[in-house]
Amino acid sequence: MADRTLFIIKPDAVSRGLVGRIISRFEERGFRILRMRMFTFTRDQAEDFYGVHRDRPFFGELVSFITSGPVVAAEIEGRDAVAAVRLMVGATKSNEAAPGSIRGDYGLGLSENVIHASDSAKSHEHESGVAFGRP
Ligand code: 3AN
Repeated sequence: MADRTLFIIKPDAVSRGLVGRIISRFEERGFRILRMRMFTFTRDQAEDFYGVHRDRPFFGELVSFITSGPVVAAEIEGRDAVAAVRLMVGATKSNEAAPGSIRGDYGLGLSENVIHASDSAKSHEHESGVAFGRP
């Protein structure tokens, strides 16, 4: 089924000049870019974006990392988008991510894991609202 998801190219990947390469992977895989935006998260936006992790011990680290520089958010459409994009992204910990996955090929650490992708239709809706603004 064609559906939509959102990914965020994180500050580590933007500063390393990986934006074009990462976007190309999704285009080559047949996903269509619906909208895209480069911006820097404010602390409030980051806390809202990562709201489900509010009680986790790494929440502070997560928020300070994602606000540390510009990110690129993209909403894309294609077959089984949520699941297929999570597979392309790879495991959370870069050192455990399979070669061939984005984190497996480019990830340097746990915070510095290059990219975020929505894990459900519900998080896609919430995260797009934060990244692109709610109508
Ligand atoms: P994923 O991004 O693979 O869905 P989540 O949703 O479990 O992973 O975690 C969100 C983000 O929080 C991860 N991308 C990672 O950057 C960060 N993170 C997860 N676990 C830890 C941890 N133990 N310490 C620091 N940061 C973490």
